[in-house]
Amino acid sequence: MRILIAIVCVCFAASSWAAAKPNVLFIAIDDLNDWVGCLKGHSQVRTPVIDGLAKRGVLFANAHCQAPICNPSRVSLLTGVRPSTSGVYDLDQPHHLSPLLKKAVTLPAQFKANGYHVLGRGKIYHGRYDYPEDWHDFKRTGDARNKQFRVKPVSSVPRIGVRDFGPIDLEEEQFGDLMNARWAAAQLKQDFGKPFFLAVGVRLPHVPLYAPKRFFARHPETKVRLPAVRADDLKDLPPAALAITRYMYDTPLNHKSVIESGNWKNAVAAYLACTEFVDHCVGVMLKALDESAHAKNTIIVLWSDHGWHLGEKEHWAKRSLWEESTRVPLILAGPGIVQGTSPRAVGLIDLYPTLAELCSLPKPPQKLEGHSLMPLLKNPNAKWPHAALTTYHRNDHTLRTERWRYIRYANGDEELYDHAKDSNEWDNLAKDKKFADVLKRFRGQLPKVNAPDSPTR
Ligand SMILES: [Ca+2]
Ligand SMILES: [Ca+2]
Repeated sequence: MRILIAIVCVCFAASSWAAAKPNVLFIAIDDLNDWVGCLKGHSQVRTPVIDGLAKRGVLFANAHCQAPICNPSRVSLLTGVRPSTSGVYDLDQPHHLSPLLKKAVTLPAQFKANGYHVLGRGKIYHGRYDYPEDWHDFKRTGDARNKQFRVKPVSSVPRIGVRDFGPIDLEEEQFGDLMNARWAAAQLKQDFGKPFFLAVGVRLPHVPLYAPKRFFARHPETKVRLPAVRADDLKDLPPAALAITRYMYDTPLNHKSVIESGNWKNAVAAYLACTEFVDHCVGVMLKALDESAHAKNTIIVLWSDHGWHLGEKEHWAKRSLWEESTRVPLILAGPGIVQGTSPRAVGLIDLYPTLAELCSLPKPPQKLEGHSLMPLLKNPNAKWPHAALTTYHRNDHTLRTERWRYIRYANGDEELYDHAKDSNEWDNLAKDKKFADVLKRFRGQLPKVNAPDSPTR
C-alpha cells in the first residue's frame, strides 16, 4: 500500500511538472511566400485557417528567412546560427558536415534532451539525412513527390520536368501533406506522459505544384490576377542582381518560357490552389488540437522556409534577395502569447531562442545568433532594434528593417528600397546621394564573418 501511494505521488508530481511545460506544434511549410490572406500578398488567395491562427496569436507581418533556399534556411532555423557563420549556403551542405556546427544541438534534439517527447513527419531537415537520433519518432512520409511530370506534364511549358504545375488525377487522401496532417491529428489524441514537440513538414507549395482538382476549380485561368510588375523594373539593377535573374533563364521555369507558352496565369493559379490546399491541411491539425486535451497548453508555430517569385523582376522560384524570396509567414499562438500583428523585422533564426524561452530549455552549446521574440509575443509593438538578415551564397546579404531593404552583393553592388513608398521594390535608391547616410548605416550592420563554404555531401 505504501509503495502504491508512493507511485501515485511520483506520477502526480511528474504530470504536474509536465503540465507546467507547454507542448509545441511546429508546422513547417515549404516555399510559401506572403500569398496568404493575413499577409495580403495576393488578393485572390483564401486561407481562412492560417488567417484564423494569425488572429489567435502574434502574426509577424515582416518576418524573413535567413537564406532564400531550403537547406540553409532550415539549418539556420534549426541550429540558431547564421549561414554566414556556419558556411551552410546551399542545398548540398548538410549541417553535420559543417566544422562550425560540430557541437551544435538542433532544436528537436534540444527538446529531446530536455524532457520532451519529440516526433515528426514530412520535411523538416532538407536533404537525404533524417537525423533519427534527434527524434523519438520521425519519418519523412509524404515527402515523395508525385511523379506525374515524368509520365505526362500537366503544364505546357517546354521541358518543365519537376517544376510542373496543375491539377492531377490523384485522390485527395493520397496527397502526402494530407496524410501527414491526419497522422499529426491522431498524435494529438495521445497522452505521451510528458510534453511533446510535434513537427509537421508540409511539402506544398514546393514544386511540382500539384493539388487536388477542387482547389483549382476556385481559380479558373480567366479570373486569375497576375502579380504587379513594372516593365522596366530591371533597368536600375546592378550586374550582380541581374545575374540572379539570368540564372533563372537557364532553368525550364523562367519568365520567357512561361510567357511565351501562355502559362503565367496557370502558374499563378497552381500556386494559389496549392497554398489553399496547404491551408486545408493545417486546418486538419488545428481542429484536432482544438478538440484535444492539449488545446490550452500547446504553442503553435507556423512558418515557411522562404518565399517564391512568380514573375516579379522577371524572376521565378526562390534564390533572390528581394522581398518575394525573403518574406515568409510566421505566426506564434498559445499560452503566454497575446493577440496582435507585429510590424517588426524578425527572422526565422529568432525561433530557437524564442521556443527555448517559452519552454524553459537551457542554452545549447552553439551561440544562438537570433533574438528571442518574447518581448513581441507580449507586446507586438515593443521596441525591437534588430534588422532581419538574409544571405544568398557567400557574402551576398540583405538587411530588412521596417522601412528599408538594403542589399549588398559580394562584388560590392548595392540596392536600396524604401518600403514606406515602394513595397514592390521597383525603385533602387542605392545611387541616390540623398540616401548616402542610410547606406552607410546598413554597411556597418553587415556580418563581419563570411565563413568559407561548408563541405558538400
Ligand atoms: Ca523550401
Ligand atoms: Ca527597378
